[in-house]
Amino acid sequence: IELVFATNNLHKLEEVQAVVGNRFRILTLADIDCADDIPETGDTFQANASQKSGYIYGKYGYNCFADDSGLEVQALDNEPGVYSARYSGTRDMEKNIDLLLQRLADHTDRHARFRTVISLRIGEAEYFFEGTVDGKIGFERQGEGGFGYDPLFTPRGHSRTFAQMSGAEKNAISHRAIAVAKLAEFLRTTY
Ligand code: ITT
Repeated sequence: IELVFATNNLHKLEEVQAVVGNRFRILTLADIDCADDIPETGDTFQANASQKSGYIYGKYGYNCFADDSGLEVQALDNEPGVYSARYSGTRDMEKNIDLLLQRLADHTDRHARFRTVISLRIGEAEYFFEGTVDGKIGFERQGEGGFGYDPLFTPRGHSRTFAQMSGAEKNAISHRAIAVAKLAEFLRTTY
């Protein structure tokens, strides 16, 4: 089976491709000549994932999936959540990370969770797959790998941030890898 991955985030694409291997073929938005800024206006990961996959299915008719994801910080009432990509009002991750560190400055509770919801559309049917990983937010950036909030996030049971891990190490435990593994298993058993 061939699926369009409705994302403009090349880091997501790389991570998902590594998990999927040759289990199914991923087409990118570039492959289908889509340069649209896909709307994303929901207030849950599920609503946004559904909106993104629905946009591509509705406009092009391709079977596809979309990933909506973000960081939920316990002491901040699960902020930034669906606003993770634009927490500071811009997509500048330096600013987003600075704002998060600033808002957490007085908090000793550093618990957080990454969450991914994938929406899969095959014809008119839609399926959801979720992955989460618990961990803690550091007091400063550590590591150069990964993307987004990875330099701040140390998964539970580990002593290094996602940004200090190799892609393979992150992919063995990440929220996205968990959700994608469920998607791949669903495709394997259903199609
Ligand atoms: P698409 O909508 O085009 O897929 P996006 O980057 O806008 O790409 P989201 O709307 O799902 O994606 O926003 C997710 C944001 O949450 C992302 O920009 C990162 O800042 C953060 N994020 C998600 N997954 C992450 C991960 O594995 N590691 C670090 N940060 C992550």
